[in-house]
Amino acid sequence: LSLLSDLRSAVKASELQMWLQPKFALATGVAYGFEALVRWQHPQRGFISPAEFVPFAESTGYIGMITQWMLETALSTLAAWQTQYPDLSIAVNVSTHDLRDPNFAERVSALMQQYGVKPALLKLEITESGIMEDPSAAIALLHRLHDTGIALSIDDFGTGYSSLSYLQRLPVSELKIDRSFVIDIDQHPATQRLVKTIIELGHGLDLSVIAEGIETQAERDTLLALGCDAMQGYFASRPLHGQGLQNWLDQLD
Ligand code: G
Ligand code: G
Ligand code: NA
Ligand code: MN
Repeated sequence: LSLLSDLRSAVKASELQMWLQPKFALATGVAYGFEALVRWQHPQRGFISPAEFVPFAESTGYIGMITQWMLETALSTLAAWQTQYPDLSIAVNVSTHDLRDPNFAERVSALMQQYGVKPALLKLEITESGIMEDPSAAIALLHRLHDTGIALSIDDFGTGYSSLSYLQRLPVSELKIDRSFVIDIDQHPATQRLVKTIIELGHGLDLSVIAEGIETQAERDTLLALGCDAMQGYFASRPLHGQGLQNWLDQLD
């Protein structure tokens, strides 16, 4: 029983799903977009968490296929939203493996043209640790992606030891504060001081700063007071799919 061969056929068999978790402006509560999260509904094993299969897919290279499928699904969703929700963006996670693919930027650009989606509506989230594995290669790739008009975001910020000199050279527009800093932040003054510094660093680089994994009102209030721009997390909304997503979109208008 091999997870690998299962994963290979999962895309073809439509066992993957794209779930969308809304991102909200903190000050106004207005939702402006989503992060796309992959889910695998395995016919025998049931739901397999991405925490389980994403690292595995990454080490075997199969993540490239998943990224491709997520990009196509996100772009076809954005194309379908063009009339009713023309301003909502979708952010797709890019893996370290994708960063090493010499054709990645060209493939993304071709897909965008194929689906006729305004480039700024597609975002890519790249982890800080992924960038730091090969910073000069990542910087070159991020510039090629940025040139196509796609918005770029640094994910899991604060966990990946990026140097400030690299940070300044990355053509990104958003910095995502890792959830590890957000947990019970209202009860930890030292973490508040650290996160305030991260937010000021982000603003100093002209980046929008979003906190991920906000689960409580107290965490949300604290991050707003610290100057954070946006939030994502169970407090505001869990990831959505199918009818749940449609109901959520319906209450927008
Ligand atoms: O959705 P969940 O919290 O269970 O995701 C677990 C992990 O899998 C997280 O680290 C998340 O970033 C990662 N992940 C979820 N969807 C994707 C995806 O489409 N591509 C990649 N590369 N990682 C993903
Ligand atoms: O690695 P990445 O930052 O992409 O991980 C995002 C993951 O975090 C997703 O799998 C998502 O399901 C999960 N997530 C989103 N909001 C929350 C939250 O409020 N609490 C927790 N524990 N996980 C969350
Ligand atoms: Na992410
Ligand atoms: Mn993250």
